[in-house]
Amino acid sequence: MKQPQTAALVVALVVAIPAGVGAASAPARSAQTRTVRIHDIGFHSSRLVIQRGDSVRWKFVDPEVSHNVTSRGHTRFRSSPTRLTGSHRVRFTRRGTYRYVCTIHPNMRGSVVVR
Ligand SMILES: [Cu+2]
Repeated sequence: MKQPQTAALVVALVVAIPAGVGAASAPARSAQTRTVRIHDIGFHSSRLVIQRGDSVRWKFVDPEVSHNVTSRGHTRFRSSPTRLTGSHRVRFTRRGTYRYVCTIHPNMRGSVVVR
């Protein structure tokens, strides 16, 4: 008589636990890639807020004007060369505020906040 009861309890737990966990935690979120367009001698948008594991892709689409993405400040990421076309992609794995500039146009500034 004892064994069937134990088996029923095990079955009940196996069924109940996944449902409970799913309800209590946030839904799974897959990593995203956000795009910053470089044109009109600016970064658009100049401030991004992303989650750890996400990537940022800077697209160089300013006709006839070359730019770069150069990391500045305490928290650094891989900078890009100066270029006219193409893109530069960086995956951010650590929290922090990452500031960057275009060294050719010092008024071109941006930041990526990783939460
Ligand atoms: Cu520039």
